[in-house]
Amino acid sequence: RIAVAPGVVHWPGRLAPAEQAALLAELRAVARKAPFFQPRMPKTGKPFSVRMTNCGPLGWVSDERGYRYQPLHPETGEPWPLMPAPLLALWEELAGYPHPPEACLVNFYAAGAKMGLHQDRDEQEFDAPVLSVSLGDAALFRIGGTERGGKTVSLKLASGDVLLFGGEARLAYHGIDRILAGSSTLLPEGGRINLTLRRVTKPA
Ligand code: MD3
Ligand code: FE
Repeated sequence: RIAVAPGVVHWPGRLAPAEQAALLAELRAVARKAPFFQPRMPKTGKPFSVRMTNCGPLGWVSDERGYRYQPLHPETGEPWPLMPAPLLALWEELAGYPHPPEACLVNFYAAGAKMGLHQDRDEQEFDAPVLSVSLGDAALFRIGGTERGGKTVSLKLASGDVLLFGGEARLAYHGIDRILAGSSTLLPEGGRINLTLRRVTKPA
């Protein structure tokens, strides 16, 4: 357990190889029911290089109309699949938040994909942390402060790593600079999967 910065905790290799494989099998089942879609930027419609799907009661989507959480897949119109039990257990163990997560955003990065620096502000509940799980090829992750243009630090995220962002880190700028292709054999097709578990609404 490494305290990276105020509010940021990193557990390198938190999931053993067998746990990573079991979680991957669950995610394959999620993606069969809720296929990966290509999100688009608000207004311009420019496609993201990352492909996404979700599980849990709510899912994050983005298109010309904006960023939002919704209960239905944007292309199939079906509810998102249930969140796999091992993810709920990981949240219970590590999040320190007394309510379950409502969304698990599943990001898939092929070799050249990246995600620019951004804040996660589409949730109503910022008192809950965001829990991230990395699978497959490693990535260079960058995190800064709550102001754009501040100092940033880089971290390599490898398969099985878990990160928690809470407190003052919850509104920090962050992004993925690049994928280290060929650094893991977990995904036969290569690339990286990142899961983010989130609370979206304020608990009643
Ligand atoms: C820090 N995902 O989905 S995970 C995202 O690897 C996102 O796919 C990246 O940024 C990925 O929004 C980074 C680590 C992460 C996730 C959410 C955060 C860091 C965060 C929210 C607040 C602060
Ligand atoms: Fe983010």
